[in-house]
Amino acid sequence: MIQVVAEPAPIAIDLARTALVIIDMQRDFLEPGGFGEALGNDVGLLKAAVEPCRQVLAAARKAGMLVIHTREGHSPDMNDAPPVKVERGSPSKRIGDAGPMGRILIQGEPGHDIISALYPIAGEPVIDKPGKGAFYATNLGLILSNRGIENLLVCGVTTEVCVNTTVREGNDRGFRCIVLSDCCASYFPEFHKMGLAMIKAQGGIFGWVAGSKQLLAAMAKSA
Ligand code: C5J
Repeated sequence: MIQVVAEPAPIAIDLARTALVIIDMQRDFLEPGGFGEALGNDVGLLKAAVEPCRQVLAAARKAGMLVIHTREGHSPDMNDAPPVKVERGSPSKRIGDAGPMGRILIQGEPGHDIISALYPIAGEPVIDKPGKGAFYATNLGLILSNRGIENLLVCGVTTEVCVNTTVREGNDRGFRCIVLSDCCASYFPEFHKMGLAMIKAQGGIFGWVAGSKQLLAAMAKSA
């Protein structure tokens, strides 16, 4: 067991029953020319999460933890893309359109891939998800229950969209979700702040929030 300094309260977790879940650290969200930029966002704002995520990923691999990566996107025929998602708003490019990193948010295209700094290694499940939540229309729940996982350490982008949705889904399914604040980021700094505040409010209504340094210190102590 390790004891992590977190809000609203410290939390004890068994690393053998804990998975690191890295949400959607894809080129489409973090690099110019992808989905995030097509929606009018400054993708540079997400960079801050990369190095803390890399450090946590390295520590999780060293500790032999289950590491799961997710990618938001759709099959090339877009049968799994709800028309309301594709048609929404007035982005410069829509899901499925051709861009400098291939078709926007389409599986198999360069933009859909995970950024090189956090690239999955053999044995780490990669969950392709059509929605914002990582449990929706995926086998994430099955993988976690087959591995006896009780706790999720959650990183990724964006804090208020796919991270928040996944944490809410995970919380409802009985997982203790600990969101690593500096390992998440948003195109809207105020949404990042409020996204974390919502999780830890009311005694931790959806989960816990900790900094990566707090987690790494707790892991180092137990090593
Ligand atoms: C968004 C995500 N923001 N991964 N997706 O559309 O948060």
